[in-house]
Formats: sequence, structure tokens, C-alpha cells
Amino acid sequence: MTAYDPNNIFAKILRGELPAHRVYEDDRALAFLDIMPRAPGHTLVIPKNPARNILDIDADDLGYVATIAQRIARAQMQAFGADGITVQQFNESAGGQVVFHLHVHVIPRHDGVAMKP
Ligand code: DGP
Repeated sequence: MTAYDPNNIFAKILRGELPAHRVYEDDRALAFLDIMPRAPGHTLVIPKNPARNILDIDADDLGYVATIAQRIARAQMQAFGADGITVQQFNESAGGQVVFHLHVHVIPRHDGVAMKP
């Protein structure tokens, strides 16, 4: 697997070199709105430690990112009056990954409303 690239877009967001609409942040994780939302409120959760994807992330960091994704999902249910939440995560190009810093998509969903492609 290719090594972690510290110049990927999400690393730059973490360092404050690129803007992002931050919705949650602590010392271990950051959540921000996706620039190409597939539904209103589409949020990405990332660890602050460098990790390319699920194949190389530390298990504790993975668990922490999942905990924050759960917190975001619960908040979205209320904030967006959602009927459900889609959680997605992609690994390597063949797995659909485009940005190579691990991220979890948390997407509010409504009954009868298709997600944008
Ligand atoms: P994927 O690696 O396939 O999970 O897709 C990357 C996602 O990241 C995609 O939904 C769009 C989003 N994205 C890409 N560049 C930026 C950016 O500069 N800012 C934000 N907020 N989101 C981005």
C-alpha cells in the first residue's frame, strides 16, 4: 500500500491550510461538511493522527472516529429531522477512495429522498 501523503487535502484542512466548515473538533478528531454533499448535512469525520485508510489506522483511533461518527449521526437526526443516517467509508482507489486520509461519511437521510450520486 502507498505511504501516507502529508499533503493530502484533509491533512491541509487539519493544519488550517485549507478552509472547511467545521462542525465538531477535539484533540483526536475533526468533523466538517463535505464539499460535494450527497444530502444536506453530509459530514466527514477524520482522525487527527495520520492514517491513509482503514487498512493502516491504529485500532484505537478507528474506534474513536466511529464514536464521533455516532455522535454526529445522533445530532443529525435532530438537526435535520432525518429519518435515518447513511455511514460510508472507502479504502484505496479500487474501493472508491479519492482523498487518502481516512474519513467516514455521515449522511442524513429522509424517507423517499434519494441520495445524490
Ligand atoms: P472519498 O475519498 O471517495 O470518500 O471522497 C472524498 C470526499 O471528500 C468527497 O465526498 C468530496 C470530499 N472532498 C474532497 N475535497 C474536499 C475539500 O477540499 N473539502 C471538503 N470539505 N470536502 C472535500
